[in-house]
Amino acid sequence: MIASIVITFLCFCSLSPTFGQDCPSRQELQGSLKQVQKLLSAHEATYMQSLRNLKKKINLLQSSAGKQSTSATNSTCPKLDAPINGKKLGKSHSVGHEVHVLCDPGYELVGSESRVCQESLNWSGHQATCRDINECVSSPCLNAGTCVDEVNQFSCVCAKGWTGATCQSPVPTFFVTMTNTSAATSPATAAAVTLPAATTGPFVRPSRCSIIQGTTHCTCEAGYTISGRDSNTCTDIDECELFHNGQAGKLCLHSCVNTAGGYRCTCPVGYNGTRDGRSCKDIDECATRQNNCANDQMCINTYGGFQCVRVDCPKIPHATYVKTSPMRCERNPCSVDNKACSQTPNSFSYHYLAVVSNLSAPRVMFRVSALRPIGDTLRFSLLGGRQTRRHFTVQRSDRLTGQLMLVSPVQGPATLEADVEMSELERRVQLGKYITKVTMFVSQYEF
Ligand SMILES: [Ca+2]
Ligand SMILES: [Ca+2]
Repeated sequence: MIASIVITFLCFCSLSPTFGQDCPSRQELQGSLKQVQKLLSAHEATYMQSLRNLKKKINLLQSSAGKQSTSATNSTCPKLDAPINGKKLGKSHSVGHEVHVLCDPGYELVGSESRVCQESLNWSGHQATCRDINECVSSPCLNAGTCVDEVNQFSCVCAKGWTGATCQSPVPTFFVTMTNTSAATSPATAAAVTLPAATTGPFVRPSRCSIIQGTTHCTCEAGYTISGRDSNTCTDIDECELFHNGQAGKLCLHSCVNTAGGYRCTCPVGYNGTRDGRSCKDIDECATRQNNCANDQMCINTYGGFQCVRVDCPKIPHATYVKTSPMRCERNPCSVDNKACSQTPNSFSYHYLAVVSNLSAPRVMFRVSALRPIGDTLRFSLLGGRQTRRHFTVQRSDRLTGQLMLVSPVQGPATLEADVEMSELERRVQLGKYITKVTMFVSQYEF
């Protein structure tokens, strides 16, 4: 605005000489011009200053806009909340950062424990939740007790006659009633007293006594029985000894270990305890890969262990055999004039049985059958020596089937072998014979 005024003024004066005396003198004009110059410089300075300020402001605006666009590229994944009954570790939700989830005690994690914020702005893995662990899954309550799952623990509702945290102890039926002369003066009051115990320890505990109408009643914790001269102590009941030959059978299938206030059943090597706590169950080493059988061997699970077996075809004069399956060898064709060859068995089949010691007898152990008989007669017989005949016999069960029978119980550990021969005849002429080799692994224990 000021600049435009100055310019108008100058133009006007440049025309002034044509107006003669009305124009100001040269001196006046120079003074005015100087003043205008001063004014102009002052305004120029102000103008330049505002221009600089304006530039600064623009720069600031540009840099903040730049920052905003940078942070827009550095985006984050959606917010993740900590699971119920658990906590989340890691606060950053930016790309490349991880968060971890921890569940509170008594809860198990379902989903991904760690999740990474990916370039796609999605979290890796699956949403994590914390689920209450069911402590009853392992059936911890013994003797038909009912398990109640609680947070981080369980409780047992015991069947009648059993008590203890896991219903492991029979309810003590031992109690004592005696007359306490010192307390006889206040017949209507009842007071709980714990008489001093002579000795204490896990197997000996003080008894709990109440004085009711002058009579002292003492009781013990589950699994203990009153003892001591003054009924002041409770001694652990040796359930293993007490129930050794109980009416309901032995307390433990294998062996019993007495513990303070209870007992525990144990199993031999090769067996696991069962859910009811008193029985033992064979570990299947073949199914669980707990065996060391070589690649060319087969693993046979037995009671209390396992066996690695390898089927090798027999070496018999006049004939050669080839393996047609892992458990079967078949004779190579005989030349027409080789009679000795045609008399040898057509095939050998191998079978392995696992049984417990002292298995009751008689019982059928194995059946051999002809699928497509071509002759008019099938004959079954048992091969082998005295040892085999002591325990086995072969019977016909129908026209096409023979069966290997166990005739007397076998005390293990033992391995018995029995070969069953099936001959096929046509008008009393042998057409072929087939050998089934049965190997029986008898365990050491009767379970
Ligand atoms: Ca005990
Ligand atoms: Ca086994």
